Amino acid sequence: MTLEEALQDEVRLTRDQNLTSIQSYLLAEEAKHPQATGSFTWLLSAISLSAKFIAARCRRARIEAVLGATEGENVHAERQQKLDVIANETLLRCLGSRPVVSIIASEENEEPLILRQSEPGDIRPYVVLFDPLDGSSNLDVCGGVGTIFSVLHHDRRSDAPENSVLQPGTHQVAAGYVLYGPSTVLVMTTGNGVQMFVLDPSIGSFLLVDPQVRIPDGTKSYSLNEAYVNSFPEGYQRYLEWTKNNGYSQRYVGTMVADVHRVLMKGGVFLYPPTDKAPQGKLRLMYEANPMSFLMEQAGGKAYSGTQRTLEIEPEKIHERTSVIMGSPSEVDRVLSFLQ
Ligand code: P6P
Repeated sequence: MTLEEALQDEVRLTRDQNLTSIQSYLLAEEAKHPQATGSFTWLLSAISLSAKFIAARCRRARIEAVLGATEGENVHAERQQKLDVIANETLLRCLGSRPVVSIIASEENEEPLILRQSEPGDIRPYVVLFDPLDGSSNLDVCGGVGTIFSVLHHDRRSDAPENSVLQPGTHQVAAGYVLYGPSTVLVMTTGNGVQMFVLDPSIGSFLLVDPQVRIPDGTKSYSLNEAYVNSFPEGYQRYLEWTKNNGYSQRYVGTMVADVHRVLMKGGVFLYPPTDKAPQGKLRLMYEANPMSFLMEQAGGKAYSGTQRTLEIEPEKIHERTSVIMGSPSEVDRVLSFLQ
């Protein structure tokens, strides 16, 4: 092949693969809704901006010596990693500057933040919940960490603004995560399937790599922390025993975003059952299980907390926990069959 032919191939390939940034994707989606005000697009672009900033800090963690725990603890009495605090501040600053967010609930803050009291005619339609740096304890070992977010409409009828946060997962209008790994991946849904973007650090832009992510089915793989097997409810123990005799593989990072992303890409099931230490399960309903469940269902998967569909759980507390079973539909059904 001559240089000329190779260049022609390059041009054709580029033309065939449209380069779509997350901003142009969001604007194109917004254009499909004439009544759209642009506030939703603005909100999601704030999350993408935060993700770029957090990704840059994670990439330089050891260099900037921001590793290591602070003296502080979060609401769950977990020692806060410095990057936890930086990620939380980043999201608060980016979202706080958008005149479309009324309330923010973060894993790192005991109470939700009421950004602005909505006055009559002063519409601030959205509530945003997030885990700013999920799995941050993996930072010290250069493991994958992530940000998880969930977006709800601000329910003005609620008696107190903070109760506007306590809506079931079926009310989410958007959800997603950012995985800070060898590359930085942003996966999101607005209820119209699941889209995946990868950050191109050379131009500082998230580029669309899959406009319609679908979870594979039939993968013989499960992901959970098997060290707690003796304290799992009996149905989970029988499922795990069954997998041992049916050719399954086990993968587990210990960061929900990394484990769920692998299941979304390869299929299988991610589990965090109830344990003696966490009888309700360890993962948080509002800003971990619900956004991930929304994504899973939009990608053709299933998501349950025990035998209940996660998205239908009526929340009572912002930081409440739940057990998690999510992944390929047939594998989730198989786990449920052992729990019946
Ligand atoms: P364990 C990280 O601390 C986290 O909240 C999730 O990201 C992860 O799935 C889970 O806890 C890991 O918990 O008990 O296996 O260390």
